[in-house]
Amino acid sequence: MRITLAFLAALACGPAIAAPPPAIEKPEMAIAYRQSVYRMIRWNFAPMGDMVRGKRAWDGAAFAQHASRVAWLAQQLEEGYPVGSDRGAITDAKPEIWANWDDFSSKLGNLKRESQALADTAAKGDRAAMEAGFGKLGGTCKACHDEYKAD
Ligand code: ASC
Repeated sequence: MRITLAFLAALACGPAIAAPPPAIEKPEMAIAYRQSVYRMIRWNFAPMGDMVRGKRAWDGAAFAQHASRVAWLAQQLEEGYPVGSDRGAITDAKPEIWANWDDFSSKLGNLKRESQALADTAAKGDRAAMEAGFGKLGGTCKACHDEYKAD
């Protein structure tokens, strides 16, 4: 019994077996869902970029709010990629996403980690750290788009 519990505990704490969410009846719903999340991310990402680039007055509180929204949204992306949702509606998501799921999932993990790191940093209000964190976050967007977004 002890061995079984220890084994289960080890399983629970070990690395998750990466697999895309199972297929759903209406893949177009998943496509619409993930595109909505990306639009909301972009809505919040853009003003931070404008502040970093000096195109908008620095507002640390607004930056922190945008950063925390992006962190929250980033957690909700992976569920938007069920098997079979490479088609069903117009999408820039390449089939390579599902063919290389471990890699895609780990790149999404980078987005989750860096967006949360930026939200945590922004809550402390250190502008230089926020600008650096924003750059790292942008890198995680780009890394995925380069390989997995057709545009
Ligand atoms: C944006 C946008 C992206 C990311 C990416 C960051 O504003 O639409 O896809 O930033 O370009 O590298």
